[in-house]
Amino acid sequence: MRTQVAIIGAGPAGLLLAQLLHQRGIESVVLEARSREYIEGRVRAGVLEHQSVDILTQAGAGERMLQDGLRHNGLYLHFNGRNHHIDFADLTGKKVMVYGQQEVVRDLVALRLVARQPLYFEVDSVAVSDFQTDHPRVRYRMNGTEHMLECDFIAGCDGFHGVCRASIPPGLLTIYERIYPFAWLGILAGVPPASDELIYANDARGFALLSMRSPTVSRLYLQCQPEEDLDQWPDERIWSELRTRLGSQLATGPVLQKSVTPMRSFVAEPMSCGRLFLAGDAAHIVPPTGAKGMNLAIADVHVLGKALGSYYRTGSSDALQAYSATCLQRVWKVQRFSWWMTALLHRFDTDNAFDQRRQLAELEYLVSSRAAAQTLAENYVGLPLSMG
Ligand code: FAS
Ligand code: PHB
Repeated sequence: MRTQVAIIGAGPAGLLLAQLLHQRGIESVVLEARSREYIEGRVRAGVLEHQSVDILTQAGAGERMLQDGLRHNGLYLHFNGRNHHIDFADLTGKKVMVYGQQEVVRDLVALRLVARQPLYFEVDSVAVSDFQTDHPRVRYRMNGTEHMLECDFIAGCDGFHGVCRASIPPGLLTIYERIYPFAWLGILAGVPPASDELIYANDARGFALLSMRSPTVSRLYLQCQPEEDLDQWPDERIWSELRTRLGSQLATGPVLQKSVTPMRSFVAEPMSCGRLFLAGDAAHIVPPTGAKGMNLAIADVHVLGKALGSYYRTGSSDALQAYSATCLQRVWKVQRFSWWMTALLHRFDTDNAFDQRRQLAELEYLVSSRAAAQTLAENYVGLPLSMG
Protein backbone atom coordinates (compact mmCIF):
# COMPACT_ATOMS: atom_id res chain seq x y z
CA MET A 1 0.00 0.00 0.00
CA ARG A 2 1.22 3.56 -0.65
CA THR A 3 0.29 7.07 0.54
CA GLN A 4 1.89 10.51 0.67
CA VAL A 5 1.88 10.96 4.48
CA ALA A 6 1.62 8.15 7.03
CA ILE A 7 0.20 9.52 10.31
CA ILE A 8 0.79 7.46 13.45
CA GLY A 9 -1.79 8.22 16.15
CA ALA A 10 -5.39 9.51 16.08
CA GLY A 11 -5.27 12.02 18.91
CA PRO A 12 -5.84 15.75 18.31
CA ALA A 13 -2.47 16.05 16.49
CA GLY A 14 -2.88 13.12 14.10
CA LEU A 15 -6.54 13.69 13.30
CA LEU A 16 -6.18 17.43 12.73
CA LEU A 17 -3.10 16.96 10.55
CA ALA A 18 -5.01 14.42 8.45
CA GLN A 19 -7.80 16.96 7.91
CA LEU A 20 -5.42 19.84 7.13
CA LEU A 21 -3.67 17.64 4.53
CA HIS A 22 -6.99 16.48 3.09
CA GLN A 23 -8.01 20.12 2.61
CA ARG A 24 -4.79 20.59 0.61
CA GLY A 25 -5.45 17.53 -1.53
CA ILE A 26 -2.66 15.55 0.15
CA GLU A 27 -3.30 11.85 0.79
CA SER A 28 -2.66 10.37 4.22
CA VAL A 29 -3.35 7.20 6.17
CA VAL A 30 -3.98 7.41 9.93
CA LEU A 31 -2.98 4.40 12.04
CA GLU A 32 -4.39 4.26 15.60
CA ALA A 33 -3.60 1.61 18.23
CA ARG A 34 -6.83 2.00 20.19
CA SER A 35 -10.49 1.62 19.28
CA ARG A 36 -12.66 4.52 18.12
CA GLU A 37 -14.75 4.17 21.27
CA TYR A 38 -11.64 4.42 23.46
CA ILE A 39 -10.17 7.55 21.88
CA GLU A 40 -13.54 9.30 21.77
CA GLY A 41 -14.11 8.53 25.45
CA ARG A 42 -10.68 9.56 26.77
CA VAL A 43 -11.20 12.50 29.13
CA ARG A 44 -8.22 14.85 28.93
CA ALA A 45 -7.78 18.53 28.09
CA GLY A 46 -10.52 21.09 28.37
CA VAL A 47 -9.42 24.57 27.23
CA LEU A 48 -8.86 25.78 23.64
CA GLU A 49 -6.83 28.93 22.92
CA HIS A 50 -8.51 31.42 20.61
CA GLN A 51 -6.33 30.45 17.64
CA SER A 52 -6.97 26.74 18.26
CA VAL A 53 -10.67 27.60 17.85
CA ASP A 54 -9.84 29.41 14.59
CA ILE A 55 -7.67 26.54 13.25
CA LEU A 56 -10.32 23.91 14.07
CA THR A 57 -13.06 26.09 12.56
CA GLN A 58 -11.08 26.63 9.33
CA ALA A 59 -10.44 22.86 9.23
CA GLY A 60 -14.20 22.31 9.17
CA ALA A 61 -14.37 20.97 12.74
CA GLY A 62 -16.02 24.01 14.32
CA GLU A 63 -19.77 23.42 14.11
CA ARG A 64 -20.40 21.52 17.38
CA MET A 65 -17.58 23.38 19.15
CA LEU A 66 -19.09 26.80 18.37
CA GLN A 67 -22.53 25.52 19.36
CA ASP A 68 -21.70 23.58 22.54
CA GLY A 69 -18.37 25.08 23.62
CA LEU A 70 -18.32 27.50 26.57
CA ARG A 71 -16.65 30.84 25.78
CA HIS A 72 -14.83 32.18 28.83
CA ASN A 73 -13.75 35.80 29.32
CA GLY A 74 -11.37 35.01 32.15
CA LEU A 75 -10.51 32.85 35.12
CA TYR A 76 -10.34 33.14 38.91
CA LEU A 77 -7.30 32.81 41.13
CA HIS A 78 -8.37 31.57 44.59
CA PHE A 79 -6.04 32.25 47.53
CA ASN A 80 -6.37 33.50 51.11
CA GLY A 81 -10.00 32.31 50.99
CA ARG A 82 -11.03 34.60 48.11
CA ASN A 83 -11.59 34.47 44.35
CA HIS A 84 -9.84 37.12 42.24
CA HIS A 85 -10.88 37.54 38.59
CA ILE A 86 -8.41 37.83 35.72
CA ASP A 87 -10.35 39.39 32.83
CA PHE A 88 -8.86 38.13 29.55
CA ALA A 89 -11.27 40.15 27.40
CA ASP A 90 -10.31 43.42 29.13
CA LEU A 91 -6.58 42.61 29.25
CA THR A 92 -6.09 41.06 25.78
CA GLY A 93 -9.34 41.48 23.84
CA LYS A 94 -9.42 37.67 23.50
CA LYS A 95 -11.26 34.73 25.10
CA VAL A 96 -10.78 30.97 25.46
CA MET A 97 -13.21 28.13 24.69
CA VAL A 98 -13.94 25.34 27.16
CA TYR A 99 -14.61 22.26 25.01
CA GLY A 100 -13.40 18.80 26.03
CA GLN A 101 -10.60 17.13 24.07
CA GLN A 102 -12.79 14.08 23.56
CA GLU A 103 -15.30 16.32 21.73
CA VAL A 104 -12.52 17.67 19.47
CA VAL A 105 -11.47 14.09 18.72
CA ARG A 106 -15.07 13.09 18.04
CA ASP A 107 -15.51 16.00 15.60
CA LEU A 108 -12.27 15.18 13.74
CA VAL A 109 -13.05 11.45 13.52
CA ALA A 110 -16.46 12.30 12.05
CA LEU A 111 -14.83 14.55 9.42
CA ARG A 112 -12.39 11.78 8.47
CA LEU A 113 -15.10 9.16 8.11
CA VAL A 114 -17.48 11.45 6.18
CA ALA A 115 -14.63 12.17 3.76
CA ARG A 116 -14.12 8.38 3.51
CA GLN A 117 -10.39 8.80 4.12
CA PRO A 118 -8.22 5.98 5.61
CA LEU A 119 -8.35 5.89 9.42
CA TYR A 120 -7.54 2.45 10.83
CA PHE A 121 -8.28 1.67 14.48
CA GLU A 122 -6.84 -1.07 16.69
CA VAL A 123 -3.72 -1.57 14.63
CA ASP A 124 -0.74 -3.11 16.42
CA SER A 125 2.97 -3.79 15.96
CA VAL A 126 3.48 -0.42 14.23
CA ALA A 127 7.12 0.02 13.20
CA VAL A 128 8.49 3.03 11.33
CA SER A 129 11.67 2.67 9.24
CA ASP A 130 13.80 4.16 6.45
CA PHE A 131 12.75 7.71 7.40
CA GLN A 132 16.36 8.85 6.87
CA THR A 133 15.98 7.90 3.20
CA ASP A 134 13.57 9.25 0.56
CA HIS A 135 11.40 6.16 0.97
CA PRO A 136 10.12 5.86 4.55
CA ARG A 137 7.99 2.84 5.40
CA VAL A 138 5.54 1.83 8.11
CA ARG A 139 4.88 -1.77 8.99
CA TYR A 140 1.78 -2.64 11.02
CA ARG A 141 -0.65 -5.41 11.74
CA MET A 142 -4.42 -5.12 11.50
CA ASN A 143 -6.91 -7.91 12.17
CA GLY A 144 -3.95 -10.28 12.39
CA THR A 145 -2.64 -9.40 8.90
CA GLU A 146 0.77 -7.77 8.34
CA HIS A 147 0.79 -4.62 6.16
CA MET A 148 3.55 -2.43 4.70
CA LEU A 149 2.79 1.24 3.98
CA GLU A 150 5.18 3.04 1.62
CA CYS A 151 5.06 6.83 1.95
CA ASP A 152 6.86 10.12 1.35
CA PHE A 153 6.71 11.28 4.99
CA ILE A 154 5.78 9.95 8.44
CA ALA A 155 4.04 12.16 11.03
CA GLY A 156 4.72 10.86 14.53
CA CYS A 157 1.53 11.92 16.33
CA ASP A 158 1.58 8.92 18.67
CA GLY A 159 1.88 10.70 22.00
CA PHE A 160 4.44 10.49 24.78
CA HIS A 161 4.52 6.69 24.88
CA GLY A 162 4.42 6.15 21.12
CA VAL A 163 6.93 4.37 18.85
CA CYS A 164 8.00 7.25 16.61
CA ARG A 165 10.26 9.25 18.95
CA ALA A 166 11.60 5.94 20.28
CA SER A 167 12.55 4.92 16.71
CA ILE A 168 14.95 7.83 16.20
CA PRO A 169 18.51 6.46 16.39
CA PRO A 170 20.30 7.08 19.72
CA GLY A 171 22.38 10.25 19.92
CA LEU A 172 20.24 12.26 17.49
CA LEU A 173 17.82 13.68 20.09
CA THR A 174 18.46 15.98 23.05
CA ILE A 175 15.94 15.46 25.84
CA TYR A 176 14.99 18.21 28.31
CA GLU A 177 12.86 17.04 31.24
CA ARG A 178 11.62 18.03 34.66
CA ILE A 179 9.44 15.64 36.67
CA TYR A 180 7.28 17.27 39.35
CA PRO A 181 6.95 15.79 42.86
CA PHE A 182 3.16 15.66 42.62
CA ALA A 183 0.28 14.61 40.32
CA TRP A 184 -3.30 15.66 39.67
CA LEU A 185 -6.25 13.62 40.86
CA GLY A 186 -8.97 14.48 38.32
CA ILE A 187 -12.69 13.78 38.46
CA LEU A 188 -15.59 14.21 36.08
CA ALA A 189 -18.75 14.84 38.11
CA GLY A 190 -22.40 15.05 37.21
CA VAL A 191 -22.91 18.37 38.99
CA PRO A 192 -23.38 21.87 37.56
CA PRO A 193 -20.14 23.87 37.78
CA ALA A 194 -20.07 25.99 40.94
CA SER A 195 -18.51 28.89 39.00
CA ASP A 196 -19.06 30.62 35.65
CA GLU A 197 -15.34 30.39 34.87
CA LEU A 198 -12.36 28.24 35.90
CA ILE A 199 -10.97 28.62 39.43
CA TYR A 200 -7.26 27.89 40.05
CA ALA A 201 -6.61 27.58 43.80
CA ASN A 202 -3.38 27.92 45.79
CA ASP A 203 -4.17 26.46 49.22
CA ALA A 204 -1.89 25.48 52.11
CA ARG A 205 -3.03 21.88 51.52
CA GLY A 206 -2.21 22.04 47.81
CA PHE A 207 -3.46 23.05 44.37
CA ALA A 208 -7.03 22.58 43.16
CA LEU A 209 -8.80 23.47 39.92
CA LEU A 210 -12.48 23.82 39.16
CA SER A 211 -13.23 23.40 35.46
CA MET A 212 -16.21 22.14 33.52
CA ARG A 213 -17.42 20.35 30.39
CA SER A 214 -21.02 21.64 30.16
CA PRO A 215 -23.65 23.42 32.30
CA THR A 216 -24.30 20.06 34.00
CA VAL A 217 -20.85 18.41 34.11
CA SER A 218 -17.93 19.59 36.23
CA ARG A 219 -14.25 18.70 35.79
CA LEU A 220 -12.17 19.12 38.95
CA TYR A 221 -8.61 18.40 39.98
CA LEU A 222 -6.59 18.40 43.16
CA GLN A 223 -2.86 18.09 43.73
CA CYS A 224 -1.89 14.67 45.10
CA GLN A 225 1.14 12.42 45.47
CA PRO A 226 2.64 11.07 42.22
CA GLU A 227 1.84 7.46 43.10
CA GLU A 228 -1.54 8.25 44.70
CA ASP A 229 -3.70 5.18 45.31
CA LEU A 230 -7.20 6.02 44.05
CA ASP A 231 -8.63 3.40 46.42
CA GLN A 232 -7.67 5.80 49.25
CA TRP A 233 -9.84 8.47 47.67
CA PRO A 234 -13.53 7.66 48.01
CA ASP A 235 -15.84 10.32 46.56
CA GLU A 236 -16.56 11.85 49.96
CA ARG A 237 -12.85 12.44 50.62
CA ILE A 238 -12.37 14.01 47.18
CA TRP A 239 -15.31 16.38 47.64
CA SER A 240 -14.20 17.30 51.14
CA GLU A 241 -10.65 18.15 49.95
CA LEU A 242 -11.95 20.11 46.96
CA ARG A 243 -14.32 22.13 49.18
CA THR A 244 -11.46 22.94 51.54
CA ARG A 245 -9.12 24.07 48.79
CA LEU A 246 -11.65 25.82 46.52
CA GLY A 247 -13.95 27.21 49.20
CA SER A 248 -17.16 25.60 50.33
CA GLN A 249 -19.36 26.91 47.47
CA LEU A 250 -18.94 23.52 45.77
CA ALA A 251 -22.01 21.36 45.26
CA THR A 252 -21.17 17.65 45.47
CA GLY A 253 -22.60 14.86 43.33
CA PRO A 254 -21.91 11.60 41.45
CA VAL A 255 -18.29 11.12 40.36
CA LEU A 256 -18.44 9.74 36.79
CA GLN A 257 -14.69 9.19 36.30
CA LYS A 258 -11.54 9.60 38.35
CA SER A 259 -7.86 9.35 37.38
CA VAL A 260 -4.36 10.38 38.45
CA THR A 261 -2.19 12.24 35.92
CA PRO A 262 1.55 12.52 36.53
CA MET A 263 3.19 15.92 35.91
CA ARG A 264 6.24 16.51 33.81
CA SER A 265 7.82 19.07 31.48
CA PHE A 266 9.47 17.37 28.51
CA VAL A 267 10.95 18.45 25.17
CA ALA A 268 12.70 16.30 22.55
CA GLU A 269 14.89 18.30 20.16
CA PRO A 270 14.85 18.38 17.20
CA MET A 271 11.21 17.50 16.44
CA SER A 272 12.16 15.75 13.21
CA CYS A 273 14.59 13.18 11.80
CA GLY A 274 14.84 12.93 8.04
CA ARG A 275 11.31 12.39 6.75
CA LEU A 276 9.86 11.67 10.23
CA PHE A 277 8.18 14.65 11.91
CA LEU A 278 7.11 14.54 15.58
CA ALA A 279 4.05 16.58 16.64
CA GLY A 280 2.19 17.07 19.91
CA ASP A 281 2.89 14.88 22.93
CA ALA A 282 5.26 12.72 20.84
CA ALA A 283 7.66 15.70 20.98
CA HIS A 284 6.77 17.55 24.19
CA ILE A 285 4.75 17.37 27.39
CA VAL A 286 3.66 20.28 29.58
CA PRO A 287 2.13 20.14 33.07
CA PRO A 288 -1.63 20.73 32.46
CA THR A 289 -1.68 23.79 34.79
CA GLY A 290 -1.47 26.15 31.81
CA ALA A 291 -4.06 24.19 29.75
CA LYS A 292 -1.58 23.96 26.87
CA GLY A 293 -1.07 20.30 25.94
CA MET A 294 -3.71 20.02 23.26
CA ASN A 295 -3.15 23.61 22.08
CA LEU A 296 0.54 22.94 21.43
CA ALA A 297 -0.40 19.81 19.45
CA ILE A 298 -2.75 21.93 17.32
CA ALA A 299 -0.06 24.59 16.76
CA ASP A 300 2.50 21.94 15.71
CA VAL A 301 0.30 20.38 13.04
CA HIS A 302 -0.78 23.83 11.83
CA VAL A 303 2.92 24.38 11.00
CA LEU A 304 3.44 20.84 9.63
CA GLY A 305 0.31 20.98 7.46
CA LYS A 306 1.50 24.24 5.85
CA ALA A 307 5.05 22.87 5.35
CA LEU A 308 3.81 19.67 3.68
CA GLY A 309 1.41 21.74 1.58
CA SER A 310 4.32 23.91 0.41
CA TYR A 311 6.40 20.82 -0.47
CA TYR A 312 3.68 19.20 -2.59
CA ARG A 313 2.71 22.52 -4.19
CA THR A 314 6.18 23.88 -5.01
CA GLY A 315 8.63 21.02 -4.44
CA SER A 316 10.47 23.18 -1.89
CA SER A 317 11.33 21.47 1.40
CA ASP A 318 12.46 24.72 3.08
CA ALA A 319 9.43 24.87 5.40
CA LEU A 320 9.87 21.17 6.28
CA GLN A 321 13.53 21.81 7.11
CA ALA A 322 12.43 24.72 9.34
CA TYR A 323 9.58 22.76 11.00
CA SER A 324 11.38 21.86 14.22
CA ALA A 325 12.90 25.33 14.80
CA THR A 326 9.56 27.01 14.02
CA CYS A 327 7.63 24.81 16.49
CA LEU A 328 10.27 24.96 19.23
CA GLN A 329 10.03 28.78 19.30
CA ARG A 330 6.46 28.36 20.63
CA VAL A 331 7.06 25.13 22.54
CA TRP A 332 9.64 26.72 24.85
CA LYS A 333 7.53 29.83 25.52
CA VAL A 334 4.63 27.55 26.44
CA GLN A 335 6.91 25.32 28.53
CA ARG A 336 7.95 28.40 30.48
CA PHE A 337 4.38 29.53 31.07
CA SER A 338 3.20 26.05 32.09
CA TRP A 339 6.13 25.68 34.49
CA TRP A 340 5.45 29.17 35.93
CA MET A 341 1.72 28.48 36.52
CA THR A 342 2.66 25.15 38.15
CA ALA A 343 5.31 26.71 40.40
CA LEU A 344 2.91 29.52 41.37
CA LEU A 345 0.02 27.30 42.45
CA HIS A 346 1.36 24.02 43.84
CA ARG A 347 2.90 23.00 47.15
CA PHE A 348 6.41 21.60 46.67
CA ASP A 349 7.75 19.29 49.36
CA THR A 350 10.92 21.40 49.39
CA ASP A 351 8.81 24.48 50.22
CA ASN A 352 9.15 26.28 53.55
CA ALA A 353 7.18 29.15 55.11
CA PHE A 354 9.15 31.67 53.03
CA ASP A 355 8.15 29.95 49.80
CA GLN A 356 4.50 29.92 50.78
CA ARG A 357 4.51 33.65 51.58
CA ARG A 358 6.46 34.34 48.36
CA GLN A 359 3.81 32.51 46.30
CA LEU A 360 1.03 34.50 48.00
CA ALA A 361 2.92 37.75 47.35
CA GLU A 362 3.17 36.85 43.64
CA LEU A 363 -0.56 36.06 43.54
CA GLU A 364 -1.33 39.39 45.25
CA TYR A 365 0.87 41.14 42.68
CA LEU A 366 -0.91 39.38 39.80
CA VAL A 367 -4.35 40.54 40.96
CA SER A 368 -3.28 44.10 41.83
CA SER A 369 -1.09 45.00 38.81
CA ARG A 370 -2.58 45.30 35.32
CA ALA A 371 0.83 44.66 33.78
CA ALA A 372 1.29 41.46 35.80
CA ALA A 373 -2.24 40.26 35.03
CA GLN A 374 -1.66 41.00 31.33
CA THR A 375 1.32 38.62 31.20
CA LEU A 376 -0.79 35.80 32.61
CA ALA A 377 -3.72 36.62 30.32
CA GLU A 378 -1.76 36.88 27.05
CA ASN A 379 -0.10 33.51 27.66
CA TYR A 380 -3.29 31.79 28.78
CA VAL A 381 -5.42 32.91 25.79
CA GLY A 382 -2.53 31.91 23.51
CA LEU A 383 0.50 33.79 22.20
CA PRO A 384 0.06 34.86 18.55
CA LEU A 385 1.07 32.02 16.21
CA SER A 386 3.46 34.47 14.50
CA MET A 387 5.39 34.76 17.80
CA GLY A 388 6.36 31.14 17.28
P1 FAS B 1 -2.39 11.88 22.23
O1 FAS B 1 -1.66 11.15 23.32
O2 FAS B 1 -3.69 12.54 22.52
O3 FAS B 1 -2.66 10.92 21.00
C1 FAS B 1 -1.71 9.96 20.59
C2 FAS B 1 -2.47 8.81 19.94
O4 FAS B 1 -1.52 7.89 19.42
C3 FAS B 1 -3.33 8.05 20.95
O5 FAS B 1 -4.64 7.92 20.48
C4 FAS B 1 -2.62 6.70 21.07
O6 FAS B 1 -3.54 5.64 21.27
C5 FAS B 1 -1.95 6.58 19.73
N1 FAS B 1 -0.78 5.71 19.73
C6 FAS B 1 0.19 5.63 20.67
N2 FAS B 1 1.11 4.72 20.29
C7 FAS B 1 0.72 4.21 19.09
C8 FAS B 1 1.23 3.25 18.18
N3 FAS B 1 2.36 2.59 18.48
N4 FAS B 1 0.56 2.98 17.05
C9 FAS B 1 -0.59 3.65 16.75
N5 FAS B 1 -1.15 4.58 17.57
C10 FAS B 1 -0.49 4.85 18.72
N6 FAS B 1 -3.73 18.70 28.45
C11 FAS B 1 -4.38 19.80 28.86
O7 FAS B 1 -4.22 20.86 28.26
N7 FAS B 1 -5.22 19.74 29.97
C12 FAS B 1 -5.43 18.57 30.65
O8 FAS B 1 -6.17 18.55 31.63
C13 FAS B 1 -4.78 17.40 30.24
N8 FAS B 1 -4.99 16.21 30.89
C14 FAS B 1 -4.30 15.09 30.47
C15 FAS B 1 -4.49 13.83 31.10
C16 FAS B 1 -3.77 12.71 30.68
C17 FAS B 1 -3.98 11.39 31.38
C18 FAS B 1 -2.86 12.80 29.62
C19 FAS B 1 -2.06 11.61 29.18
C20 FAS B 1 -2.68 14.02 28.97
C21 FAS B 1 -3.42 15.17 29.38
N9 FAS B 1 -3.28 16.40 28.74
C22 FAS B 1 -3.92 17.52 29.12
C23 FAS B 1 -2.43 16.53 27.60
C24 FAS B 1 -3.20 16.04 26.41
O9 FAS B 1 -4.35 16.80 26.26
C25 FAS B 1 -2.26 16.08 25.25
O10 FAS B 1 -1.55 17.30 25.19
C26 FAS B 1 -2.96 15.82 23.94
O11 FAS B 1 -3.63 14.61 24.05
C27 FAS B 1 -1.88 15.80 22.85
O12 FAS B 1 -2.44 15.28 21.71
P2 FAS B 1 -1.59 14.27 20.77
O13 FAS B 1 -0.24 14.84 20.58
O14 FAS B 1 -2.47 13.98 19.62
O15 FAS B 1 -1.33 12.96 21.65
C1 PHB C 1 -9.77 20.87 32.04
O1 PHB C 1 -10.88 21.42 31.92
O2 PHB C 1 -9.60 19.62 31.94
C2 PHB C 1 -8.56 21.72 32.34
C3 PHB C 1 -8.69 23.10 32.34
C4 PHB C 1 -7.58 23.88 32.62
C5 PHB C 1 -6.37 23.27 32.91
C6 PHB C 1 -6.25 21.88 32.90
C7 PHB C 1 -7.36 21.09 32.63
O3 PHB C 1 -5.28 24.04 33.20
